[in-house]
Amino acid sequence: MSVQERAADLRARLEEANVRYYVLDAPTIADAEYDAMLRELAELEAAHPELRTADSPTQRVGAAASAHFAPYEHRAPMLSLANAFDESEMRAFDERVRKLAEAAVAYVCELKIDGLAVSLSYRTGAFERGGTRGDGRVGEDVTPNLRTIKTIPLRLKGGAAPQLEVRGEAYLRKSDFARLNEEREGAGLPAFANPRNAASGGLRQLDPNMTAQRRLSFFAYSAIPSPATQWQALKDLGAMGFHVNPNVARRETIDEVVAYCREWEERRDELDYEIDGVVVKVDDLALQERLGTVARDPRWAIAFKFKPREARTKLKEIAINVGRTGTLNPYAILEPVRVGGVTIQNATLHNEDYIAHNDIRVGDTVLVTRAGDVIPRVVRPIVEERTGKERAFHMPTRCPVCGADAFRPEGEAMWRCTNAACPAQVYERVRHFATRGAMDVEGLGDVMAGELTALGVVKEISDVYALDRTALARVPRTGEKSIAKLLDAIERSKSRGLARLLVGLGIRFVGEQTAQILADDFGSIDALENASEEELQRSTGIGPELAKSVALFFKQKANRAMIERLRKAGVVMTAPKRVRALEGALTGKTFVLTGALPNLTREAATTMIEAAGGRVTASVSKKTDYVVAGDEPGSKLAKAERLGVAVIDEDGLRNLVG
Ligand code: 1X8
Repeated sequence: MSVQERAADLRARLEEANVRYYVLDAPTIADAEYDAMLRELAELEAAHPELRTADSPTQRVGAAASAHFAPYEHRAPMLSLANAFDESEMRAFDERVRKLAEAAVAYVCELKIDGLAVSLSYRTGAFERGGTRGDGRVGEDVTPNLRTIKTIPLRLKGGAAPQLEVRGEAYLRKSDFARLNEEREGAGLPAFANPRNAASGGLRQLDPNMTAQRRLSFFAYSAIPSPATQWQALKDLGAMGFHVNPNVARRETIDEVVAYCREWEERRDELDYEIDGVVVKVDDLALQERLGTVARDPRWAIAFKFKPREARTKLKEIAINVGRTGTLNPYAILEPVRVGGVTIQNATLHNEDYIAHNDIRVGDTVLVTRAGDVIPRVVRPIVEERTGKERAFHMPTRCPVCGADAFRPEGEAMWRCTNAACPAQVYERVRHFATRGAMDVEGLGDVMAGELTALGVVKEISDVYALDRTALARVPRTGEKSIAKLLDAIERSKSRGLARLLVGLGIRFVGEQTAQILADDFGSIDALENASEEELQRSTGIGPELAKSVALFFKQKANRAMIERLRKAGVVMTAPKRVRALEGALTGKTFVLTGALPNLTREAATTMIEAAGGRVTASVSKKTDYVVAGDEPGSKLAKAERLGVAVIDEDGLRNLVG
């Protein structure tokens, strides 16, 4: 390959990576690899200036802003940073700075947060608008989304400047990231690869409610106009009410700066957020101005990049782990390899599409990364190392733990096991069965469910009704009194009725409303067991995916056997037929409930609507007349807004009923 061809090749690959990273939010190459390519291209261009093009990736910070948001023009360009990959490059930076300064120089060291840079505009102390970095000159105006970030003050403390620009990093805590991915797994959504992607996607939601659910955080690190030193700027930002990273330090020699970088490279896992380096800035603003900026990088600051936590190894096999909610999670079994000081032998492959899109095959040599305490991940295959013996992978259509049918609901990323008694799901299922909206077994909470399933006393839901004094006495720290109470609660739960039982069975997509509709329309579990998908779909508000899920549930032999055991135990499996009012204030009107209403349970709200002649359905469509929204409404509210369906609150409902 000629130098010219190599430069063109690098440019194309970097552009592609830029688009994937900034626009699609789905990076396909590791950061270190990107840096290496960018560096090689910059070196080629430096050696052969005739190769440089105006649109080369070396000439800009990121891809252009996507079309969804209004442009946000930065008052002053948002600069990027030159990187130093080792100690000698840090010392070279210091020498360049001191040569120009002709004196000793003090530096401010700040952790480099792995999030996304944003700029905030304040007018007389009030937050006005803010945007992402974009290409450094123009970003995306994401003001409503930024308002949902609790660590961004909407009003500044202290004397208010007429105009202030504050810059910093929006990021997601590791703990919030873990919780977010758990929730997504539960909802059948693909997990995010890392906190930065989740933060970046979160900030660019069209619905600010979705941003709020991501629980983003923000560290401020610069102010325009700035006081005379960076150190003072950080102090001022703290006093105004911003979160400033507590680990910032002012250092007077390059030796101390290098020691700071080393220390945090060692300690990065102690933090609840990801960092990928240290930003070192000349403290004195006047000196910063004298040093100036070359191309896109300021000469007064540098990013010390930590060693990449990635390695190449062989992918020996792809195996499936079944999650607590029944998801089939594919993962790679690797030739053991050390990554960032830890030996790894497994790495996640996320889901079927991730494997297909990245063309990952069994037997491939692959690139794996480990970031913080996030699970190691296979990034991509090293295609050049293929021998032809590699095999494409296909998801199993049966659960590898229990052998029941697995299925992948439309629009979802994960395959799921359909067996309620699948051992991989027992704890979650038992816990859910006993919750308030389901069978409401007081005393059978998270802890008790955990103990009983861990002891093996409860292997599936129906075992709850086989519990006796002897079995419960095996649970540590459980006295006579609580045993008697629990047995009583279990007994009482038998008569909750069909709707609550359907909720308790944990059938995919069947929540309280759907369960109520199914119970009303079919009346007994026998009728449901025998209903076809078509018959299920005829029921109000039951879509094809839901019908499929219900039918598949009742088709499983294991589920039918479990239902029989519940029946023998005396669990009520019928619903009292509801008598619907024929005429009323709400006759002919269709309602959907979402979120928690302040003074009404779902059941009470449903009864109230039906008593007035209205109907309650499970999902929002153009035919829906009203969505009744309470606290923490879900996607139904967003859908209602998109379709232009009227949204009312509890008071609004009471007014309609009269
Ligand atoms: C990027 C970042 C900076 C800081 C922290 N985290 C980052 N990701 C900081 O200065 N504390 S500065 C920066 C940039 O200028 N590109």
